[in-house]
Amino acid sequence: MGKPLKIALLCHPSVGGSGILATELGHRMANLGHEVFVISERAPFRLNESHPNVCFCESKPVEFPLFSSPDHTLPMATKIAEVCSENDIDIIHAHYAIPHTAAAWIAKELIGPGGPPIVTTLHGTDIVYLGEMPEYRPLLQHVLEASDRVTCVSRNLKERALSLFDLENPIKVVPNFYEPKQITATRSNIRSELGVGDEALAIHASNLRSIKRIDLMLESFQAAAKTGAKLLILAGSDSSRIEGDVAKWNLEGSVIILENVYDVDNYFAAADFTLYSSEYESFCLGILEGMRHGLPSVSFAVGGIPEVVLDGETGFLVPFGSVDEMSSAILCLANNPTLRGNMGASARQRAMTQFSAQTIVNSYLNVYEEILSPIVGC
Ligand code: GMT
Repeated sequence: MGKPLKIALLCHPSVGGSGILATELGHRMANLGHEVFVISERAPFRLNESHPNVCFCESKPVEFPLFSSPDHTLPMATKIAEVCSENDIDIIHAHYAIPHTAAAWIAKELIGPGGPPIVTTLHGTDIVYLGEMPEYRPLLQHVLEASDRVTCVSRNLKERALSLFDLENPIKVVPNFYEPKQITATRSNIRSELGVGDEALAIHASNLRSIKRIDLMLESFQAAAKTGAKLLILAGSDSSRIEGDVAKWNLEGSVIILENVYDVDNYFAAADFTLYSSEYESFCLGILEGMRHGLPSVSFAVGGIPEVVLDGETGFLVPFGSVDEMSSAILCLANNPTLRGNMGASARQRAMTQFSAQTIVNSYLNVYEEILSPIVGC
């Protein structure tokens, strides 16, 4: 692409795959010389605000006595219009359709003719759950249709989008990518900080929403815990909702929970395999983070996970809800360091070849280019 672009990037700031991916994409675009204006209600937790090409633009939710809860969407629409007009933005890239694509669409109404095109990246629950809700469905249909391009993070999510909405324009699948940060602590230091010796250490990182089915994960982990294996859970900001299940399965001595960990790489590098038990994942960035660190995975074969994990090669996929099979797969990896090493090496290789930052960032640049340079003569 010729001239540097000015990109307005909209994302959720909280712990979650869509914000992580959007933030990393923003960093990569900024490294390539593009100017990235990140619009969110607070700085996304992994954002490098000191990058010279990154500008964080706060969109403050409004509290007003007549509103039963703060309004986030309309102030954001106003902020997007302001940022676009003041900075001559070339493209708006909305990650997670609700409320971002809706806010972008309102912003374009405010800007009037000549406003920048909108790229929407669907991340999963923005359509799989919110898209099923009558409160959002017609709006989503409208703003997705009004997007200049819609991308999805997996083929599975694309199929879900096409089954939920009537969209004229093609949807492009652009998978997620992950590149680890510099490791700043040794494996043995991290393990001793956690109170873990040579025993197998599984790792799970998520915001513990109910869709993650932590109940099934903990139930499945019981057998491995009896052999001494440990499970590290990197939770978002509140892990209290899983305390009951930890106690129910007598896992107090086997499960280590850390909240508000933003530099996850040291922990992935100190672990032995990843563990996910979600009932749906459009992709599962956490599994990819582990793969990039050479970790095999155990998970249910749901959503887009089978596009990320090769069953028996880079991890084990088991049918959703089968606690027995998940339990056996966990035991298999926990008790077999050689198998973990071999599968982990394949996982790392797959992460680096299929989900590299360079390939995926180029795919997004191609999307921008297709929209910004309409084919002459057609
Ligand atoms: O799953 C979460 O808890 C967060 C959520 C989000 O939107 O932030 O993650 C979704 O987007 C990620 C990045 O594309 C995907 O890797 C996750 O699989 C997806 N989560 C679901 O579909 C449940």
